Amino acid sequence: MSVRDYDPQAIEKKWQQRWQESRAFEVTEDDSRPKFYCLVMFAYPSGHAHVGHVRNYMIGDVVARTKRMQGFNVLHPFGWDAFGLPAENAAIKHGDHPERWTVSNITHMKGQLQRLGISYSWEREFATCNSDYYKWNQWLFLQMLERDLAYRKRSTVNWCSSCQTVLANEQVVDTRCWRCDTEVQDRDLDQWFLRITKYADDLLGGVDQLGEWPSKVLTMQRNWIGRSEGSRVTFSVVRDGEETDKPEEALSVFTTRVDTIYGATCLLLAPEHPLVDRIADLKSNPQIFRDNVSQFKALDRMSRLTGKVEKEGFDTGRFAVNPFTNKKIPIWVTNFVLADYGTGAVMAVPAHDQRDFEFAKKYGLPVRVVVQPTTTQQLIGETLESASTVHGELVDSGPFSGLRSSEAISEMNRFAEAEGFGASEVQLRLKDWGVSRQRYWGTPIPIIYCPHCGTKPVPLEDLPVRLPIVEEFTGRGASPLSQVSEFVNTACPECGEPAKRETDTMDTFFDSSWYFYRFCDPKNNELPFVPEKVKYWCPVDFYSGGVEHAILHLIYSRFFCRVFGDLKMVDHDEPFTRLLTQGMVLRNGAVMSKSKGNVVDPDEMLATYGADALRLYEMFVAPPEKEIEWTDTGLEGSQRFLTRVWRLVLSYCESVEIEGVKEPSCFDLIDTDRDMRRKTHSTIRRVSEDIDPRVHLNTVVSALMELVNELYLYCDQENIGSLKRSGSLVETGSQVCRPESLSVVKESLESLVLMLAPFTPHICEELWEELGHSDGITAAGWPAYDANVAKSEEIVIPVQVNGRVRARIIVSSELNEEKLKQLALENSQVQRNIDGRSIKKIIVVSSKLVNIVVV
Ligand code: ANZ
Ligand code: ZN
Repeated sequence: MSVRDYDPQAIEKKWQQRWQESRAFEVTEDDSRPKFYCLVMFAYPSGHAHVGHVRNYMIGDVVARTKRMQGFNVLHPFGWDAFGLPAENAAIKHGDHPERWTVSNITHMKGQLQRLGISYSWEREFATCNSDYYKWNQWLFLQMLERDLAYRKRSTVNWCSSCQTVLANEQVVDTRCWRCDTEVQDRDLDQWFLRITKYADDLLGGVDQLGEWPSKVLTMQRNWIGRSEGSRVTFSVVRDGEETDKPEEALSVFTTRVDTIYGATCLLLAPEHPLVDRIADLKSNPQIFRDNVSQFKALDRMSRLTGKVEKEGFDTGRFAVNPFTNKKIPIWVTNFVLADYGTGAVMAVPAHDQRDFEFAKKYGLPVRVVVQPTTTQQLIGETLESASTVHGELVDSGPFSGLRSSEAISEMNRFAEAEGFGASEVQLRLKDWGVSRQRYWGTPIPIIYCPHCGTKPVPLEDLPVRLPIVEEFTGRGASPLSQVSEFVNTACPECGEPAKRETDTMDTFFDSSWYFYRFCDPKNNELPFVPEKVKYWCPVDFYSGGVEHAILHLIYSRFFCRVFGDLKMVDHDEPFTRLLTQGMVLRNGAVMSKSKGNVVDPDEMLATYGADALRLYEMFVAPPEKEIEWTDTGLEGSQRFLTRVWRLVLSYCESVEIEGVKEPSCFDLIDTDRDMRRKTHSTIRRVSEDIDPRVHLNTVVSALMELVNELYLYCDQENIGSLKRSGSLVETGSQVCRPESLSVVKESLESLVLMLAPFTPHICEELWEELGHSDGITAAGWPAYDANVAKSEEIVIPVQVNGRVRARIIVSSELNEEKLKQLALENSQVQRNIDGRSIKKIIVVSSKLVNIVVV
């Protein structure tokens, strides 16, 4: 007798078809069952998914399938983050139309996911480039405009003077244009912003509720919001030699260490600070001064892009009067003060701030110590080797001398406020979100500019504002939409006179900030979604994706969640309850990418090994959060394992009448049977806990591999299924097996197949059918374990100290040697007998005895 061969391709096709025909993964709201929303970050349709991309979808699928088996009503949708620059770049480079390019990529990638057997509710699929979706971006934008959450402001973009076009940050390569290599310049344009800062405190407070997010992501979220408590202090600006009481104008700084203000020896401005321009006007040769400043702007751009810069500056010739001391200090322009943080101006305290210290050393500015650390010896400005940034006791600080830093900060804030030149202040690193893009392949911003009526929203009934067809993409000139006159020229919705459309499109992060709500009601034509549906499915219970989205995508989604909350359309505080950030797949030590030429196409692997083997391999080789180093041999190993499972189950099925096999509880079992049952039940317990909530998918697979090994040994010993050595089948004719062992094996095989099903669903459905079940794995449910059966046996171990038994401890028979030693040492009687003497060695006699030798 021999079993039929494992033919993954045939089985996979069969089950994928069945799932589709039976709409196995389509769901509707159902109050009788607990819901589970399992979501993976939707895909950018870049072309072909490689085995690194699909790892995340496999992780999500294991979770979704497990939850389904556990009786949850599982929403597991998929869609396409389809707008974006690569489509447009492809159009510029190869003359492909962005839409054609996107649609054909989606078709290909969807096929790849379907061939992997990922259990998506495909009927909910959508692509954000479809006007059925982006219409609701426009709708939401107008809701935000009405609530003053969207506004227009002048701000800086990257400009290539040779292509005469605005460049996205991604199109700037080492400060140069990606196409023509021209040095990129700044250009100011009016752009749209979303007022995310309104929710800053709430976004920050909400982080504390996200107990099931990785802590590194929480830290990134907090740092991005960057709430900083400090003080604003206003200095007055004077010319040299002038009376200090006749200031030209006021200049504010933001500082977190107002207690160091008596040690400020210079005032630093960002090159973009408005005062810089005014100082230039008063110079005898403003142009020389301005040229000097623009060098610093260029440097600043470099530092923004590379993150490191040599500190540079120059003296403006003006002075600022410190309101605490009434003394003048020089004003410098520097490249390391950011224009868009605080006030864009800093009081430099070289003795207590390292950046200022380095700057002062370079330009010979005085270093004045005004806070003495309380623990080390007294510091002297002239001999200081680096800044002392710790809190301490104030010296040389007028009436504040003698106070501790924290007291001084509140005293000085109070004083400044009373005198009218300062106050405590909170600063955020978080900025309002600039959403305007001078690109084609995005959502048109639904605004019309009328020469008579001003800036007008497109009326809701006129939505969507569709992207016009553009045939040629040159990548040159003003933004693509502004070149389409039929698009630009329109009538004012108010007065009907000729008016012009906004030609910017939205940042594609807008699309991905609420797509998870749309999945709850993807076909709605009246609204972005019906609140009831989102209330049923959301928040998302499990969300998984790349750590590269740990900041922006997540913070924008949390922001939109609050906006929809204000619109009374959602009723939860946070959109994603549990977050997993999956690791990359590497090959030869590098992240897979087309440009490195090291990608592995899942379709090739499917043809050789099958989808199940590929899925199992990617889940087994490392924990989901960790990186994988790709190897083909690992994949062969996983296919071998599946073949072993296949033979194990089929040879069992073919050698017994399954219907006649009784439950193990019907018998009085002998030791070996009980051992096998214990293995089965303890494996179910371990696997259940490892999958949920821990998502330790790799240890689940290894537990199942152990179970399979045990089953082979047991079946061999019991002559079940003629399974002789190394899995090869030997004809043994009519073997007589004990009915007890047949029942133990059946229980174990069924549990195995069910537990493996979320990982390798096709082979498991097939085997489940072979095991005599006709209504599928989901209906079968997740296997339960009996805690009494799973419990390892307890044994009594005598513990000796220098050869004499001093205690007996009761431990699990499966305890390892290390743990046994530890428990023996922790025993109080043993401790009393050791009596503080030093331990020379501990001898463990094969789980029968522990002897502790002391001297
Ligand atoms: C004087 C001082 C003395 C400072 C001292 C620190 C230590 P966080 O914590 O990030 O809010 N700063 C303020 N605005 C800046 C800007 N636009 N660009 C660069 N640096 C800026 O940092 C606040 C501190 O960063 C401020 O406190 C200021 O330096 C600097 F012993 O003021 B401090
Ligand atoms: Zn008008």
